Amino acid sequence: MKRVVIGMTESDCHTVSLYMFKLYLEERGFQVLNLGACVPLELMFREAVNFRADAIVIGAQNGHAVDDLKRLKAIKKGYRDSPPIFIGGRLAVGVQKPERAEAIIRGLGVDHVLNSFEEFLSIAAAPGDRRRSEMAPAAAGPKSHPVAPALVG
Ligand code: B12
Repeated sequence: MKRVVIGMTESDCHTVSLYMFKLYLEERGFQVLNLGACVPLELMFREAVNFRADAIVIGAQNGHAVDDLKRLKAIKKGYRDSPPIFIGGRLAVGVQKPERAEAIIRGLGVDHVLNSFEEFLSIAAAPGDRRRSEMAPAAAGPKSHPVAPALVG
């Protein structure tokens, strides 16, 4: 099964592209939990645990993703097996260079920067990617589960 949690960054109220992404994934057999607009990172991770998500996909439109993701690494550390974090949309505001924002965002702990919906499918289907349905908070103890070979089964 392919389970994905999606949500906009904490400051971002745009919802249309994310809803389109949800429909796109569902048509292709994914189970999607759409948390909608303005989602705090803590909530995104908590819901990913509850939903047993294989991936978290963050949407960005207002150009403030860099600010919104500043605490990502610290929050990720609190989970012993975070699923891969994806981001897509408009990462920077007008005059800023998107490539610069992309590099900063990777440095903040995002694993994949998406340029299209299709790109998510190609990464999700890659054999090297792991399914992480059993992500749990670090406090829960040592890893004890086997890891499936691919995100898309
Ligand atoms: C509708 C809209 C709004 C609505 C949103 C309503 C809603 N419920 O969603 C309202 C009026 C509320 C709004 C508010 C604001 N908006 Co507005 N908004 C738009 C608008 C017109 C359309 C966005 C949209 O939904 N497009 C439809 C989607 C499907 O198309 P798309 O954006 O091209 O997305 C494609 C790709 O980018 C990509 N993609 C996008 N997201 C994702 C996510 C993933 C995971 C992936 C894989 C791909 C992906 O795939 C999509 C499909 O091909 C755009 C301008 C425009 N014409 O695009 C501005 C725009 C996004 N808004 C903008 C801004 C600045 C704001 C405000 C800050 C304005 C203000 N000063 O208050 C606020 C945001 C406040 C906040 N807290 O976030 C700017 C962002 C600037 C930037 N990033 O450089 C834009 C680009 C307008 C502009 N040219 O200045 N907005």
